Amino acid sequence: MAQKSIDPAVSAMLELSEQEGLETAFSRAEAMKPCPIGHIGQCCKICHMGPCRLTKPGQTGVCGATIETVTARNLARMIAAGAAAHSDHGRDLAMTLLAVADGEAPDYFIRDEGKLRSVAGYMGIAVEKRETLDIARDVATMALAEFGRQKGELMYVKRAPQKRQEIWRELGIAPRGIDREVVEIMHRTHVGNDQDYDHILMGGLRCALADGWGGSMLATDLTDILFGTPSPLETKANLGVLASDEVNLIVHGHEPTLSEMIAFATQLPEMIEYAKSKGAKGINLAGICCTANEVLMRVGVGTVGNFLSQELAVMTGAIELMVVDIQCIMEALAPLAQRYHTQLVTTSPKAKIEGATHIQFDEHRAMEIAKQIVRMACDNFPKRGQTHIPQFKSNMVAGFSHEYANYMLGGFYRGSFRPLNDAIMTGRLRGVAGIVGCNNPRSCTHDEYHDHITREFIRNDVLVVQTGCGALSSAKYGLLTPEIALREAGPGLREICETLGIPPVLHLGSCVDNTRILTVLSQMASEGGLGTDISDIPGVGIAPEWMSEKAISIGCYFVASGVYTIMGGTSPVKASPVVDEYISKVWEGRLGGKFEFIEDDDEIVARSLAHIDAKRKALGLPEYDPHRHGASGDAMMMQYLEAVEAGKPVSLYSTAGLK
Ligand code: BF8
Repeated sequence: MAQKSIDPAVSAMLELSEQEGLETAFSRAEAMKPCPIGHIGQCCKICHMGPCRLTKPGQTGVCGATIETVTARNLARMIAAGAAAHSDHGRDLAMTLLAVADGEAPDYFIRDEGKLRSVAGYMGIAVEKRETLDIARDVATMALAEFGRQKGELMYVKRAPQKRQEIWRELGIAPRGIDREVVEIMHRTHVGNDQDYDHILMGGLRCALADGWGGSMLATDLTDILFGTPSPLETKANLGVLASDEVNLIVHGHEPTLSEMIAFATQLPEMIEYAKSKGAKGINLAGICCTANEVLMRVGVGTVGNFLSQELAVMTGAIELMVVDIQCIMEALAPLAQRYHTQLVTTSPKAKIEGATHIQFDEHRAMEIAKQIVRMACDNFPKRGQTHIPQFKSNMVAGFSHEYANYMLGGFYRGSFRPLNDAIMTGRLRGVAGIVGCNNPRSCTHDEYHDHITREFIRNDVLVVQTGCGALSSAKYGLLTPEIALREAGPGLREICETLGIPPVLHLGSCVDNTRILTVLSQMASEGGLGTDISDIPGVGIAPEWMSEKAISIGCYFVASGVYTIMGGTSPVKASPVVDEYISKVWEGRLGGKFEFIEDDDEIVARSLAHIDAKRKALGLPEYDPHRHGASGDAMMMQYLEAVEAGKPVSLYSTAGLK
């Protein structure tokens, strides 16, 4: 069998699936090749005169639509779908915050009052001498108003560097209401409407900006207010986190509202006693995809893996219950779960799956529902049969919010990004990279691109920040640990990791938390020394194994924010060389950021480093020299590493164990 994953746990489960004749996304991808017409954007199916296949040079659709119009409309609709998904998630958090403020969601409370006050500040809401819940009500109400804003710009546009705001205004793409931008793209791409690829795609960027600087940024802020702003914590990743003698309950999807409540419920003595009454030693909660990231970042819940691990987790036979909410949940889970004792529970009014049990989540009765689900999982434990839990798991340090990065770099009273900018200016760091996004069984060996590109960057003194399934990939291979810096980071980056005690790859959260990267970049631009705009910073954004429409929306808001953004795999607009070149060259000329699809991972690395070096040169910074830095003493760190390798119980945060 050709290697399908670099993850030994995934490989073990794939072998088992073959032996047992079970399908997976891997086998389905192999059995069914992608439609060659749709794959590169040649198919137009927006009206019922079609679908039209524009496979010959100069061919148009029945309506006369050119390949430029068709590819542009297809891409714009992907942006709109991705923006809608992220933003609707953000809207639900605003609804929860409003319910909390109104006393209608008694199981939640404001966990981060400081963040509430900062967000109120962004929104121009008075905070002095006001009750927390009154401020929260105003914040939630203002947030909800952003979705339906008919006039003016989104409030968060002002969080971008001044120069970037002006670029958006000059180009007419400063986003208005979030819902309005999504609706307008659906309208523009209706048959017989907008038929100028440039105009369609600039509209697409405006919609993407409404996601990044609107719906997603609100989702991050409101989640931090309700559940706490992340700070570093240790946890574990991979299928080996499943317990052979405890009730295994998996949270999967994207929203934190129910999963956070389940995390609390599993800690309750009454629930643990209930699990014991069913013969289990306790309750083991773990996550998949971005719900995993939400509870991982804030409460240290372990993860069983990323997107392509969801079916394999069920195949271990060790999962009593998998509770899902929205997005990235494979329909294949329902028939698969029925072959095991696993109960699949859907909870969102927006996402039912035939064959799953539906327990509709209601934030007004959150703990009651969470307990019901935990009890169901416990009730299932006695039905467990034979299990196959691959014994692979890795340590990770996650929880690097933008706020923590400020504290980490500048201390409590002098929170600042100055040291980060200085490190880039001196060449200790060559630059920064965001490596984010999904898995895709069609684009490469599972996790291979995430892993290879990440390792190459840190070897080249590029600090990496990650979110989503990309971060979960790195977590599984030990890249989110401080000690990996000693083994694999370039000398300058290693010096920084030693000084701060951080991993060379920082986990920033779920996919909506890509907005933390926007905030970091904006602060770097305003800190001074690296130009005045995001597009001046020596950095890149990459989604090497993307598959979802959300990834396209994220990619486009990064481009519109000035970032060179590379997506792995085949370009979905490849059918039109004009459009393919337009999203790279024309967008770069206007926005400083370009959008490219590159199939080879080494080429992704090479083009990224060339871009970072070109940005350094444009800023007049010294040429990157890997030998200039890194002469600092490694003695204590090496001692720590040796102790870890010898299996001694030490912590990087406490030198006591080293004595
Ligand atoms: O939102 S990285 S597969 S889980 S879409 Fe989905 Fe992609 Fe994973 Fe999170 Ni993001």
